[in-house]
Amino acid sequence: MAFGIKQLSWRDVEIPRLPPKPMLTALTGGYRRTPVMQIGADIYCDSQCILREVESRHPTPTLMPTTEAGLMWCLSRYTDGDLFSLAVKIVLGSAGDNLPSDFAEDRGRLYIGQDWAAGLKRANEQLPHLVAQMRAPLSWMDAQLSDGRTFLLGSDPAAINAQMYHIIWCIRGRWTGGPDLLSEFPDLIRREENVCGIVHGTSKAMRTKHATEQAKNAEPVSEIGVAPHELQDLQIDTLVTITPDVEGGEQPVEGKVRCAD
Ligand SMILES: N[C@@H](CCC(=O)N[C@@H](CS)C(=O)NCC(=O)O)C(=O)O
Repeated sequence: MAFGIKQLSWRDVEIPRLPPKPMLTALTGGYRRTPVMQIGADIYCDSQCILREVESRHPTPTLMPTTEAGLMWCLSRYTDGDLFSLAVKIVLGSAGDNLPSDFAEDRGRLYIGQDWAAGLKRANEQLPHLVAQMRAPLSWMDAQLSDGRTFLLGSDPAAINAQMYHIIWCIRGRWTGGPDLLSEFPDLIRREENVCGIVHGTSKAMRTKHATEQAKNAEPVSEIGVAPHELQDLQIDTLVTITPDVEGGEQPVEGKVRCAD
């Protein structure tokens, strides 16, 4: 969606639905989640990181068209964090025993934690409560849109539309109760249609091998350095492992520090 806002052309590479994803992790150093953006030998993991880079390389039209960019970055921690987890719990919880067992184990461990089987069962039992928690933010967005604006922040399609839209896409398309819940919010549906109209820029499929070759044949261009406020005494080339800030049983990424800010 961010590529669409900026009318970019890009390539898409298919990755396996379940690990192992050896061709992907060869590029990321271990990170297995989606999305990942590659530009030559620079690999950007996590949507916020990707959005920041896309905005910096292609500043117009901006993803942050109002003066509240700082607040919007704060808000997207919620949409990518608690709100996304809630959507995942509704989708996985409502599926009950219908999920393929390998998928349930993988995503259960990733999103619910060590005790994922009990967690999925609990999500199934607590579905009415989870849905009530989703209804609230949907109603707030609906109210914000009730003055007829095209997008959440006005007439320009800011990043927050994409960051909210992926939740709505998931609720509508991956949970049988989704369309019913969303039908309570006419202005939200109107905005959903406007967001869908942005499409995704121009994308063309690319073979996995080709992506790896591109990385091998390029030099990273990202910044090098360690910020003065860095508290762990990291230096350029220090050997480190890093891991997402949620306990999802993921393989840590191993490597040398290039930039820490
Ligand atoms: N905070 C990350 C979350 C990424 C995430 O959890 N992505 C999901 C797909 S929507 C995922 O990777 N699921 C497991 C997988 O695809 O292997 C982001 O915003 O990029």
